[in-house]
Amino acid sequence: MSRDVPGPTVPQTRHLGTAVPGPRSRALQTERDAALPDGLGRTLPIFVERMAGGIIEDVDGNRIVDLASGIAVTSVGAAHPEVARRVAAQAQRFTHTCFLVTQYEGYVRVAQWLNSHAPGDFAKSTALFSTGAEAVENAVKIARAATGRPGVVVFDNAYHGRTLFTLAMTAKDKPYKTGFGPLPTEHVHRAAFPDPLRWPGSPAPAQVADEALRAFEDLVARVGAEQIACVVVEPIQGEGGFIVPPAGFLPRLAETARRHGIVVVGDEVQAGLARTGTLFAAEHDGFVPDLVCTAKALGGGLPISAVTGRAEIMAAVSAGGLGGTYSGNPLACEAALAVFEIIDKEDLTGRARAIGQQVREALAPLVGLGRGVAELRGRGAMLALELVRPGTLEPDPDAAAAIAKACHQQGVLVLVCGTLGNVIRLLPPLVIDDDLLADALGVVAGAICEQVAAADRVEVSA
Ligand code: PLZ
Repeated sequence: MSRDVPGPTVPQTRHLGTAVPGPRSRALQTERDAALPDGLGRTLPIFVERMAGGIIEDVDGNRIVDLASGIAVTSVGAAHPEVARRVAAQAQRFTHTCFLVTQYEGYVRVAQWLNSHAPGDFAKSTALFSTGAEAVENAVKIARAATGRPGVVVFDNAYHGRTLFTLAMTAKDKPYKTGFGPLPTEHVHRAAFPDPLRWPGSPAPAQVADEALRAFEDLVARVGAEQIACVVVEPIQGEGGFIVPPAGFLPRLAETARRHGIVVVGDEVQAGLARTGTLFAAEHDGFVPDLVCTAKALGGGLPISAVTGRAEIMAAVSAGGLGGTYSGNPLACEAALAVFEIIDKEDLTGRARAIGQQVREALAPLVGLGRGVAELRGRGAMLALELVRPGTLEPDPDAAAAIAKACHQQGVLVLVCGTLGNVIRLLPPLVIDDDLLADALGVVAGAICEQVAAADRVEVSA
């Protein structure tokens, strides 16, 4: 890979000098447990010293391969020199003004880039926020202002955030909603998402798309189009299990919604900005949302999110109706401008496609219902394996947990997702070296084979 920036500062090799977690991490964990509430989960109880490229170095000196990117955030790496340089330079000029009080150029430049690169050949404008959930909530507010309607249609398996309204939009109850009700669900309507693996009767994908569209139409008829402001959809479902809808579903959904005056919102918080091999995941299928939400990879690790969309819809909000103290923070804007440059200079959409190919070559041979691996799916560098009880489609969260644990113990960080917790997802930084990725995929493949063998042993002894 050609780069005209200095290479990563941490050796790009896996190295374990202690068990994972090691003694220093364990000592910090004890302090963490005493100081923090249990409600804050964690995937791998290590504490990080530094990161670069595809490596996380922990406080015990272990080097762990990063197949998570802080949940699809550090696509350019967690310490890209250009992000670090621009953020440091900005910090010396000023760290904050509140854009609603006094303005700065970086915010406008980020908005201009998103306006010209988001799907859709029409005039757009962009408002910046700090988190993914905030972007989604604001998209709903904008759609309500533009239509004068209250309703929001979301899908099975959807994930849109943890604030009370985005939680109402999110499908999975446990643990996200436990104890937090009542949620503002009154105007939230849930439609079936066309999951080709699990659609009733297992028809061909084209029929799954037809039936899901019919179900959406039925829902609109039942609720009344005049009651629905927007439909919010992830072009590839993220937390829900990296579910890719059948070809044609998204553009037809958009067409149907528009026919009813319903604003189409794409939630690209997880899938957007080069991750899937195109700048926006919507591009794969010619899907053109009216409003698109981005976050995560946008800031290269700094908190920033955006709603970008049709200028006339964005203009429906009255003056002063949008904002937030930190929205579009200047440090985060500089980081986003660096991210845009890096995506282009280092061809990260191309890298995402190459990573996807490498992952498929390494892991596709493991797929088979008989072995309990129902599917390898996703796009670009957003790929996942769905684990089931061998020979059935019954979800197997225990297998996913066992595989993730085996990877973690060997120094490879993978994440579990899926509404039923039975999906292993791979989200490497897009700057990961091929050799390092090959090494990590070897560990993942080994962990899956070990799990298959363990399932066979249980079968034999039963
Ligand atoms: N929309 C599609 O994936 C965040 C959640 C991590 P925030 N997904 C990671 C956790 O367990 O809290 C996400 C997403 C999609 C919205 C969001 C919300 O983004 O930045 O976490 O608010």
